[in-house]
Amino acid sequence: MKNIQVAIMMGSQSDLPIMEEAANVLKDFGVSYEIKVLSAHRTPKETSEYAGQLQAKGFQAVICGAGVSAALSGVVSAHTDIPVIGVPINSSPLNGMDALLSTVQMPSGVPVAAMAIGKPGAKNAGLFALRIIALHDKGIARKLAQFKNEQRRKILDTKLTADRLPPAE
Ligand code: RP5
Repeated sequence: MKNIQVAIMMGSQSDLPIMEEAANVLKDFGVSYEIKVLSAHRTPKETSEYAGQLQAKGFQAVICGAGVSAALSGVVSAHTDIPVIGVPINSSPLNGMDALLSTVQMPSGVPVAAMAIGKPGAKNAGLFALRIIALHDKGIARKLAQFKNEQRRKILDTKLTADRLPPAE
């Protein structure tokens, strides 16, 4: 049986509407993933156990989404040597600024690739994982190049017609 390629972890089920963006990108590219709800603060033992097994299970990257004082990606990075991609979730009264700082301000020696807050960050986390996989998978590399070109075409093909513009002063 082939290994699952990417693990998607999140601190709470309430993070799912954001983290689905990462899962959707992986699904579109045909990359297998496993979703796990585990919290650095609420389930510390289970989180470290799961993180400690990621490398042996053959995962190539792990995406961690968490909000508030977001310790998940840092704790996972402390327990694994595979690339950890952190997504700060905007689930707090501070709109994710707290999670952003917790995710990005890792101490020297414990790396986390921190993405943007919320859905754009979750989508980019999926794409970042794909870039890691593309280093040794030519099929994924080709699909990523195609994706980039489609994105480029969408911008270049944008035609703004007069009826879409605000009325002139
Ligand atoms: C964090 O606390 C989770 O990642 C979530 O973003 C936030 C709120 O969790 P719930 O109270 O909705 O479970 O640990």
